[in-house]
Amino acid sequence: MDTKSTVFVAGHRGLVGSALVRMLKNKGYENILLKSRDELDLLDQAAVNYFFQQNKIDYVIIAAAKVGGILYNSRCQADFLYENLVIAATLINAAANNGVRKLLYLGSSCIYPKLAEQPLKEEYLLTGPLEPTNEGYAIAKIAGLKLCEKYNMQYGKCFISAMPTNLYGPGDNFHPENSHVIPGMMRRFHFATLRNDPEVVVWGTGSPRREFLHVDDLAEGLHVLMQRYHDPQVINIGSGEDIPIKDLAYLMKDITGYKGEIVFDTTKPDGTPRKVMDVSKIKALDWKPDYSLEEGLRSTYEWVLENKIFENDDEKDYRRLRRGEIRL
Ligand code: GFB
Repeated sequence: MDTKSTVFVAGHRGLVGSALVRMLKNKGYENILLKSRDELDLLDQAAVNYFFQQNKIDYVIIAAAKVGGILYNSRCQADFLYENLVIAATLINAAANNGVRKLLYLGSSCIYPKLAEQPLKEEYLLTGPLEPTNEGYAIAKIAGLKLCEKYNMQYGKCFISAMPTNLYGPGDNFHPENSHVIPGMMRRFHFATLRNDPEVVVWGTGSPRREFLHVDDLAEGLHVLMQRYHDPQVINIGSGEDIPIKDLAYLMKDITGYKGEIVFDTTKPDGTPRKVMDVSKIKALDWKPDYSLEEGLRSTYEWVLENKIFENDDEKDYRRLRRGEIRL
């Protein structure tokens, strides 16, 4: 892949997609193909095939997905399974039928068994039952990576699959209920500080451990994979270090300047106890993250404040803000 190549970034307005576009533009890529949800419905196979037939696309990065935190996933398992299955199937099939040279598919660390040995190695895939709170999403992601693998075997394609850990950073979804833990906590601590609340609620027991990666570090790693990785086996991408949610909460308290107490709402699900990944394969490709977790969180909170993300605290605007339809 070089700067003259035509690269289609599916899902360019999301957390990962927007980081990929920043990275590609910074590296001087001149033909980045982008389509918003309104311009191209990735659930419409005919529309996606027509789009690929009308555009000579050299490389595809699939950053499009229906994503969300533990509560959103557990409440909407059919939507997560259906939409992510169809997005993967339409894009991978259209890429295979229209001469795409290389495709990069994005899964998630939740594809691994709930109680697999830690750190998670790529070969642990499908060796045990999944975490129930996000089984729908995980099965869709496993189907997508397996579809890539089978196209490689049957048609000699170069469709690779990366499994990122929990991600965060600018452009994240800060919805109070549907978000992942870092944006959810950041929003909650931010408003608790503003209102001088006596306590702030953190979901679960605080004992699960999570690994986190800043999305700009992910984008650099994905570029390395596009340039140097051709193996059909999935490859993990993460920091390789995890922390208890409780420690994350105290870090967030420090970063937002909150002075009150932290309480844990054990009526909310903990999810999988741990899912730190073995990242030796991608480190062997001479990639490692730049941000420490504290640096990444501070940088993300600065972005939130500079862009007044919480000023317009109205749910409908979150979606429009993230899609770039409105600017604060
Ligand atoms: O990030 P999160 O929603 O998803 O939750 P998972 C991680 C942990 O943080 C859980 C706790 O133990 C939550 O109980 N937590 C504490 C919170 N406070 C909060 C909060 O305010 N919001 C949220 N969301 N959690 C996701 C999967 O699992 O991992 C996705 O559901 C995806 O499909 C993603 O795979 C990478 O890490 O548990």
